Amino acid sequence: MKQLSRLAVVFIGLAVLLAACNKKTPEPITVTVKIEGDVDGEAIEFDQIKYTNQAGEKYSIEKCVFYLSNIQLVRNDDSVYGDKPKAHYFSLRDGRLTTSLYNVPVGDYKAIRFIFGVAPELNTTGGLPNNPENINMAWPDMMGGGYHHMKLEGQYVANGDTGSYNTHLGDLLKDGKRYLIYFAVELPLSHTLNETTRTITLGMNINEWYRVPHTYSFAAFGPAIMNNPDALQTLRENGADVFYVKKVE
Ligand SMILES: [Cu+2]
Repeated sequence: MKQLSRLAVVFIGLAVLLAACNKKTPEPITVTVKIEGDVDGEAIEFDQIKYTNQAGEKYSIEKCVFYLSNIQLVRNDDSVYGDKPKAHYFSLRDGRLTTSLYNVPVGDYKAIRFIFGVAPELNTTGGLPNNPENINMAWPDMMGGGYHHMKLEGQYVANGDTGSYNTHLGDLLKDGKRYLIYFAVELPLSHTLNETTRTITLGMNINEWYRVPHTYSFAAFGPAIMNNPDALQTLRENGADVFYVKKVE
């Protein structure tokens, strides 16, 4: 009898152990980060002078290429998922709308963080892989080298005149002074990421580049702003609220 009950204890113990093993932590997932551009909620239609900025100038969008670096996900317990330093390339016109984050733990997340532009540790000439997309984003060596954070281009109409605008952002070296134009963004999430919910879509409202805290005028700053710290810093400050979380699915 005593022997039998001892056997029972062993069996129960084995069963508990097996159950515990079956409840193993889920495999990490690949999370997709997707960008959707808009102008105050309206989807971008390229080459149409149909948008109006805060300064009252009509404008079109012909190109929108940019980097987001060092994307991180913050869990509810404050632990942070992050890859090694990496600049993720996006081109809204050419359908380069997504990037992947690998080996993300399943769990509850409360924020997504990234650097808008090329992170400083990568932003030197040759700091990114030598492929055509990065080469096209090169920032002139005489202006500090490295890469553009963004090229946003189009036409505008102001006071009856038509012109081109080139919202080219980069870290500028001018007269021995370095102007850092990249900036950090953190956006709230309240989602469980798992095998079925793993695409984070960020909206990018182009009009936010041109308002709050500063009303930006294409006509006033002119078509060439890369060597103009005042224009670059104005856009940097306006950029804080360009991105928002659109959906997680
Ligand atoms: Cu440029």
